[in-house]
Amino acid sequence: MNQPICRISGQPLTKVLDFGQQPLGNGFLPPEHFISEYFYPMEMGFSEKSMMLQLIEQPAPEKMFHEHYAFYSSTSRFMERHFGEFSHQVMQSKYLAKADPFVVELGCNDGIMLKHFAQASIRHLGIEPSRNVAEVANVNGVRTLSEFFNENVAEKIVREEGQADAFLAANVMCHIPDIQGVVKGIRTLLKPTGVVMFEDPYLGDVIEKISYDQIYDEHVFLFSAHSIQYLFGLHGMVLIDVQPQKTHGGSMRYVLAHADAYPVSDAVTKLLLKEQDLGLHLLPTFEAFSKKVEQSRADLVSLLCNLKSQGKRIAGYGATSKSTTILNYCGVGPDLIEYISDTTPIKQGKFTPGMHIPVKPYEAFKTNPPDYAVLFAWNHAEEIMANEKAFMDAGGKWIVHVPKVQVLG
Ligand code: DWN
Repeated sequence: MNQPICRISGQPLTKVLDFGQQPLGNGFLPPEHFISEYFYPMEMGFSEKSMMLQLIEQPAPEKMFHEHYAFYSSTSRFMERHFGEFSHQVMQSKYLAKADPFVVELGCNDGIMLKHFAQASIRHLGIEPSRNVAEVANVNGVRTLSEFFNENVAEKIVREEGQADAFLAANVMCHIPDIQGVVKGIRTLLKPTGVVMFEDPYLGDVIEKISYDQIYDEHVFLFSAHSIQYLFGLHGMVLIDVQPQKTHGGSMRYVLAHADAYPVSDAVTKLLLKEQDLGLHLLPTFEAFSKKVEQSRADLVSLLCNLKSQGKRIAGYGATSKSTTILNYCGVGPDLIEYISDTTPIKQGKFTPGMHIPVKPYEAFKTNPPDYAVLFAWNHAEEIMANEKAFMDAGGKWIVHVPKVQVLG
């Protein structure tokens, strides 16, 4: 195989993590599609030049994001509140022009964030390649284009609508292999005083919590302040602020602007120092992480097998994309996990990618609760635990793997 190359620096990538053959993270499927299911080698590489952890090979975007895309953002009340707060922070910031501000969001999904701008009558535009979720956004009153964003799309928007005050994205930028094209588009689209604000799962949290399930086909990159500063620096843009977020088990919101537009906050300097302490810019950190991931797999498999041998019933809670990595990497199938309950109608009645565990509606969990539930949606633990008091009161227990494999409740 040819030497893999870093998508950012063009330098050779060093392979640091290998999860074997994996299916699509959100590729929930009916039995008639098992025979033709798609798999690819899921390996991560690292470049000390760009400091970017990235998939060596990623499935084609059309395989992952299409009219049957199985994830809708508005499935959690916590996320609803989070995006309400994010949009109000932008609206109240110094970055929006007083007269006729224009806000663009990349990957606006079902409009969970932009609907707040629509309700405040702020000129906005969503760009969402998955047609089914883009349609939901339009129905929600969020003006949405179903396209993949790049420099050409940016030029078209500028011609037709002018430059933007704010370019937003949440859990999107880390999905885009041609991120250089996106950053070029952003530079074209933004006013000289405009800002980019985006958030994604944070590499520092993944390393500290051993949350390796943040790695799957859609997440081509796991960002740090170091890698974001390097990437945008290549295009004359500067990281001016960072704001840690609780979402998705630990995310970072990055704020960037054209060079010299705004001062750099102390938070950026502090985070860069913390990342150096953690070694997020160095190869040996990922070699050590790889060993911890292997240990986490051994611990989970042994716990599930022990419980099963005691005759316990085990189900999963939340058919997340993240669970696809865990199940396939650990080789856990329906012999260990009876079913996974999920509130998303498009996943229900299908089977999990690769390991083919049935996905059932939430009612299955409510009416026929297991002895143990693997909390695959661990990033929503607060909300779920608050809702599932009855399960715990009846003796039900949770299995989590983050920050270590353990039984709770
Ligand atoms: O980046 C991405 C993030 C934002 O969302 C995407 N690439 C895909 C997706 O990842 P995920 O599937 O790991 O996200 P979640 O938010 O952890 O998925 C939660 C799943 O759990 C959904 O399918 C809904 C379900 N759920 C449930 O059944 N009961 C969620 C909650 C809160 C619940 O109470």
